[in-house]
Amino acid sequence: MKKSVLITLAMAFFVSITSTAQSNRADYRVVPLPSAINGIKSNDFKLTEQSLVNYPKGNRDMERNAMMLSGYVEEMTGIHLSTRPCSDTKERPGNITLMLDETINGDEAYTITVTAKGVEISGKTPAGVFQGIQTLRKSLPVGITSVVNLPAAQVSSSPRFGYRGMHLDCVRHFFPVSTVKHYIDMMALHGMNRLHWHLTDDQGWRVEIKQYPRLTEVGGWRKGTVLGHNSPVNDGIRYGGYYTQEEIRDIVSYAAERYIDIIPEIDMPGHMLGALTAYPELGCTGGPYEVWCQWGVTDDILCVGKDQTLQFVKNVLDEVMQMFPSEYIHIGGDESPRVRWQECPLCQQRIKQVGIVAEQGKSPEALLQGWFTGEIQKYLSQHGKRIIGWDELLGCNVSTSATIMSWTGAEPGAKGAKLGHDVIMTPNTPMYFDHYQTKSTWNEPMAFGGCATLKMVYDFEPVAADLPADKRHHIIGAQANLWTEYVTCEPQIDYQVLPRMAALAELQWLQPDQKDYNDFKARLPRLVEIYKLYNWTYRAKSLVLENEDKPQN
Ligand code: TNX
Repeated sequence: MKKSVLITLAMAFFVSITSTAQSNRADYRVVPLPSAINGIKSNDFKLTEQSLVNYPKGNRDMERNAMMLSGYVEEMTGIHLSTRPCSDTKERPGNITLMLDETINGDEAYTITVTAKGVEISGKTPAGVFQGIQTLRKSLPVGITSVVNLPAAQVSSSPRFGYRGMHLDCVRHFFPVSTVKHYIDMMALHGMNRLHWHLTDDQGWRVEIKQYPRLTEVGGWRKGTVLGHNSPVNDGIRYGGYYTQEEIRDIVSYAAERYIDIIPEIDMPGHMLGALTAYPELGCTGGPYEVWCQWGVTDDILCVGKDQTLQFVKNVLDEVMQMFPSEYIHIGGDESPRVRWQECPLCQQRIKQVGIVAEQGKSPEALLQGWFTGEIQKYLSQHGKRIIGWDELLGCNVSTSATIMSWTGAEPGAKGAKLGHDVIMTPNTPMYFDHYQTKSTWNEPMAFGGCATLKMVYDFEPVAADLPADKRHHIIGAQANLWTEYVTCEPQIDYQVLPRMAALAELQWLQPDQKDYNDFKARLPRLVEIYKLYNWTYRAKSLVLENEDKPQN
């Protein structure tokens, strides 16, 4: 009896010293896992309130990086670090130094060198340094308030893909500026660099366009929202909202400070009921139209037989380009039924006028969508912009300078790459984060349908095995999409994306042979400590349950 009490006490003591010994030590095995972590013969670096964050004097981006790092360290550990501009890159004992290093290969690559003397975070660009900062931040233990020991090591990484995206639909449900910024914060933590922002659709127009005020005054509001899963039954409560240009600029610069480009999506010629309700003359029938109170695909799309429609789109894009410096503009192109065009004399006239002849498997109306997309593409390219469109565009003979988003599956992506298009892989299974995270859905918040477990996301390989070697570079990245038909508020956004975003981050950063699901699962709880620190909602069951892709009782 006495002996067992002693053993218990000894064990308790052992657990307490090992846990304190571990808990003030940084661990570089974060998510996404850096590609190399090599120990250096040296004592630990001791991070204390006395440590400064140095940055190259006069470099505004690096100054902001230094302030961000200081803010993160304080949030993680309570340790406050001052920042200091330096006019040379001499080693400064006791400090963290942010540096630019031309010899580093890759714009977003970074190296973190830790010795007893200090910490250096270097990148070829400030964006690379920022990625190093994220890794250092995630390696810190949460909740330490005095000293953190950083083991001596060289940690470096370079992302596998240049395009590492997340998408957010702010139409089906509208989210405040603070929520969009929060989404950007989550992306930064996970090392992502592109936010695809879905701003217009049948259920609302959410971006202020000064030349067309009715887009938001009328097109931004619907009379009700579907009750339960999709049906014509709605709650009868007026719903809507939009972002002013000032708010958009604020969000764009918030993202840019975190090295995230925002790619706006103005979906055309389908998913346009918001605009058609405001300006019915842009449709084939002339309306009247109503901002949709249900989900799905409507036959009412833009009439491209009218010159006025093309002018409208160009005018809208003029303002969009002024708000979004991104090189890409997403022009949608998905789910555009062409039944109205078949009946519309103006669209039929356009088909003749531009000399469209049907091809095998491609109707004149499909090629009319290709012509329309080409006109918009030409216009945008005159302004130095490139287009992204959904994979339906592959059926419309669009030019290979259009980047394709493969969503109906992975096959269109491979097909697009073979044709010479750049491709972003976002196949609905498993890259649709509006889908359930388990097959056992009875105890889950309502979601769109489908199933994408954490493991399915982790295991997704964007580059098809049989894609020829000379086409593989066309797969420029991967993205997950959050459509919000059933996502109504910020905690629900978080629940849908966390922790699946962590699995996505790892496949965006790591080479396939570096991926290891069990190892990822072992590293995940430390990332989740950070979610908890910020009070982010996440699906805790994904951390403990396995085989959720198998139906359960
Ligand atoms: C398909 S993805 C859509 C969206 C829906 C989504 C729901 C795409 C190009 N179109 O309009 O919101 O499915 O998962």
